[in-house]
Amino acid sequence: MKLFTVFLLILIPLGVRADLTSLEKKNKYACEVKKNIDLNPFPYLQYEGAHGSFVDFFGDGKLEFYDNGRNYWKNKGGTNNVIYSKNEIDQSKIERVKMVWLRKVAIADINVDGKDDLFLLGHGWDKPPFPGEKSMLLLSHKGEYKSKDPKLGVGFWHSGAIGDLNNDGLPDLLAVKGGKGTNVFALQNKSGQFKKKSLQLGSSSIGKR
Ligand SMILES: [Ca+2]
Ligand SMILES: [Ca+2]
Repeated sequence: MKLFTVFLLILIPLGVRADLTSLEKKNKYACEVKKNIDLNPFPYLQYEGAHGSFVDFFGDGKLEFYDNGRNYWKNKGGTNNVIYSKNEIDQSKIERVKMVWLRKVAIADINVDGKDDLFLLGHGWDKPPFPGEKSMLLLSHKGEYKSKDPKLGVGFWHSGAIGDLNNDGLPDLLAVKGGKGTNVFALQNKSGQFKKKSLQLGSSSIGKR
């Protein structure tokens, strides 16, 4: 009896490990990509200050790494997409998007077609007069990726997120500036357009509380 119990205790953890969730599979794959020195983007991120993200372009279950806005202090008007891919993908099918300093890439299926989309948030030059830059979308479209301006305006965007804010099944956007200021959220309608609304969120660490 005791031997049987020990046998079960050994089997149960093995069974759990074999049944990975989708997120665990993605994380496992991301770790494999990271371990491949030729594809490891992190040393570049450390020195160049960009903020890319893993994304499954074209929905084949394999992750790529999207980056942009590299070497912002000398890239004169921005850089184009930089995509690290372990498997062969046709990068010519991904429209070029220029970013000066990308600060956040939020990933979700924004247009609800089963394939990852990208919400790119940046703030441009980090010196006076702090001109800011536009946030952009890269959306899956008939086997390609097309850029779209969600019309949130030019801002000193530091971060953001994607989520269904009004529970209508359509992902919405949140764009956040650094410090105290007016942030923006935008609700998506059925035709894929975004309606912008302003939102006060929190306060600066140097502001009055
Ligand atoms: Ca999509
Ligand atoms: Ca919604």
